[in-house]
Amino acid sequence: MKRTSNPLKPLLVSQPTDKLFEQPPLGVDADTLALDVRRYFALFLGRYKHSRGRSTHYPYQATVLAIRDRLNERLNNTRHAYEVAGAKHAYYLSLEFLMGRTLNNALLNLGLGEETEQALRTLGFDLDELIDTEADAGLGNGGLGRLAACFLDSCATLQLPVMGYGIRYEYGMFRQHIENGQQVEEPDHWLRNGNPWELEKPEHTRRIQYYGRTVHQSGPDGRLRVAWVDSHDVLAVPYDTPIPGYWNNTVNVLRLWKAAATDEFDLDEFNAGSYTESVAAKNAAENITMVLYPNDASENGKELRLRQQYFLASASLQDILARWEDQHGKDFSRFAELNCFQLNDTHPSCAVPELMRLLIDEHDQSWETAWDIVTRTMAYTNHTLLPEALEKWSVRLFGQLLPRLLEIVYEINARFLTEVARRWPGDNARLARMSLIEEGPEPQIRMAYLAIVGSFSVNGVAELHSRLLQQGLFRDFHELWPWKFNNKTNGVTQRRWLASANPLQSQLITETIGDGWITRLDELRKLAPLADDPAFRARWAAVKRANKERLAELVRKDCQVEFNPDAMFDVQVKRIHEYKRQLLNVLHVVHLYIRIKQGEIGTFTPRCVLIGGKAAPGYFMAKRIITFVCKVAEVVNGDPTVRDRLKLAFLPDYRVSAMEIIAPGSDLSEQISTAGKEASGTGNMKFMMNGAVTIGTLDGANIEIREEVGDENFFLFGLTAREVEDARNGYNPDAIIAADPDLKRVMELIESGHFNQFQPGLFDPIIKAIRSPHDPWLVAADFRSYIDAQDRAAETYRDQDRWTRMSILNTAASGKFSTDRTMEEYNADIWKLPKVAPTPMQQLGGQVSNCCI
Ligand code: 26Q
Repeated sequence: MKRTSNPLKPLLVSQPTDKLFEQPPLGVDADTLALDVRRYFALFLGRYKHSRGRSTHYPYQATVLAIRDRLNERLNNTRHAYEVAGAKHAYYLSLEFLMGRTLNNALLNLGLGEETEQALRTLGFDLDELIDTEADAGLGNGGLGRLAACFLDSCATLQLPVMGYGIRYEYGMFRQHIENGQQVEEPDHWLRNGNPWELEKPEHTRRIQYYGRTVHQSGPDGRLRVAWVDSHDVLAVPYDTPIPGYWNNTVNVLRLWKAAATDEFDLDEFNAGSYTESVAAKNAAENITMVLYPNDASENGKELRLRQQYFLASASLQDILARWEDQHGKDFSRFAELNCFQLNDTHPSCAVPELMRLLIDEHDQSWETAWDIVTRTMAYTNHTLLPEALEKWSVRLFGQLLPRLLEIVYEINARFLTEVARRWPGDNARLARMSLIEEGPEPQIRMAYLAIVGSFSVNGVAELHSRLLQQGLFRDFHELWPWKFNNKTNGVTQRRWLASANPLQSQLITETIGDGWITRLDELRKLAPLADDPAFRARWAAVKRANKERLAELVRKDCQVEFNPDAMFDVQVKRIHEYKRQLLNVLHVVHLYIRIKQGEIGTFTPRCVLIGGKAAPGYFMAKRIITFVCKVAEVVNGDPTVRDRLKLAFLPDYRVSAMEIIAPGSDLSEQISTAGKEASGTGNMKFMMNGAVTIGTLDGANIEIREEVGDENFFLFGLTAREVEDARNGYNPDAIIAADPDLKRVMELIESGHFNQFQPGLFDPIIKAIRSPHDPWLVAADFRSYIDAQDRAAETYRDQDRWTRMSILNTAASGKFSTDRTMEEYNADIWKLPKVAPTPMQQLGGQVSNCCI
């Protein structure tokens, strides 16, 4: 296959001179911003007039372009500062970055909110309206993807040289509609109206190889050389999005790769005379970055997913190595000292063998040198405790798609097993357990083991999770290399999840304790004494009330259900999964419904229960649980005797921008997973920060949340992780149901068909799951304890003063759960990067280099 070199590259790498960058800093006052917005609107976008009532699309675009200029200006300065400092960099490799919307966040971090609002007002526009026209960048499934986005925000705020690398999916997380209680997926074409935040960088296009075969031959120096030939190549084209820090002039980069066909696709097929086949082949190449995979067990082992994973790993590593060569030539002796790769789960773990390949085959390094570099630069974060969720790839498929990588994986495994055998001579069972290859009729590569062997750091995402990894899933590896293992408890960025999502509460907090919390969340502690101040409580309660009205409006619009803000807002939003136990939540709703119908309402706390989340398209039970929520909601909301005492709504299309309204408007945060199953959870932290009280199990980060806030401000229930393991033997849900009158009547009502009058059998799979002695999620086992905790919450809520106190104390104790803290810990223990401040803008006068990012 012909190799045409990228014609743009030599031009652009050598061309720019400092002159191109010499310009005074852009103005940031309202008048200058207004002028720029007008110029973009009329000249760059070429629009003549905006007529009222028309879409806000072009005004939005013009505003973003004006802001983007300010970001890119700072981005160049930041890059320059990193280069001058010769700073070590970390690269966050992730198949997902769930960024949500960008405009409000960019304005907050640049400190240009008021100026922009004023500029737009002079032009006759409302900033909030423009903010709402932006589509969410939904390039992630849930927690893991949003965590990556929060990390980037914190790294820029801490002035850490960290770059994100990911995939620019044409279609993000599917959009969810509900039709007759059923989830219907619709493709999320988020780029339809363009993405003004990104800049394409075609000059940094990389070539990715697939298929073909390897040729082993000795080179002129007598060393064995391996060539990967006859491959089918695809191009990776980067798109950069600026990531601003908070009020510090630092702007980092998120680089997302898009697949494009090589010119050979046209030439080869065209010469063979098949035009249509050539177009089809081109299409297949470009399909690689077409769609984000939903986290769906039924999609496991799909070749396209492996292509995506290798695409990201190879393009990013080539990019980083090319930049290294530009700056340091062929000397890799300091590479490990100056670079670090953080693998967001095993999804990008092809990076381990790929970095070996690039160093050995493309950069002439020996196996030993390359392995030394890999094992000093790679770090792996695990995000799951479910053994069935650990990634595996069939050796056959892997070897076909990535023949050279499979050879390298085999060699890594052979050397690794030699080490194990030296440490535990004769322990063949251990060798089989630890091998990177799981033997069987269809041998599989265990990607987590590959990541552990190739990394110097392995971390879990909450204390319990990290401990369980060491004692369970990765026990053998912990025994071999205890020093690799560590914990990094997750966080969320308070800039998005408090400052931007909850302006009313933020304002009250800042008036009271100053605005230090925006970069030092621990300062929220200063709110704790105010929990005893009735005047402050009244203001806090008024803010919560206003936020509940905002949430009620969303529920009215999207669910056609009326939520009364006087009631307790009880919320569970997250992916739908059996281990997260949305079912337990619905059983409680049915229990309350029965109580109301039976007139057991001597004291009854009115409640509005909101459940939202997406089910993986191939996950039958998750979809049936959604239907169950919807059908119970229909009955409960439609029953005139229930009235305002109880409401249930399923919120369709749960996403980042919805959570920005949900968390501030919630009273009770449902974190009710089976203990030992939720690695951390991060929604729990967003709710806490916004003053919701948690009802939860001792799972994931709930444990640390309770530690921080105190058990009197947390509604705890359920079995512990250890008890869950023990309960498995002899588990008898039928007996539990028979012995608990409340659970018995709940099950009987469901089993009577009350919620599926015209669809007999609809909920049989749910009933069967709850009654199964093999129910891994132990729904029946935790029912009693859950209902009791809910009763305590209801009783507490009746004392509004007491509840508000708890709400304040939850916010006050949320300091630990900032990703600023999480990133400080990653940096102290794993990355060891310097903090580098860019030269202040006014002193710079355009002095930036022609560095070649
Ligand atoms: C794997 C193979 C093929 C296709 C998709 C996937 C896939 C995609 C996404 C597997 C897993 C995910 C996402 C996992 C995830 O979000 N995990 C959550 O990570 C959070 C951040 O650490 C934790 O807080 C949650 O506890 C954890 O469930």
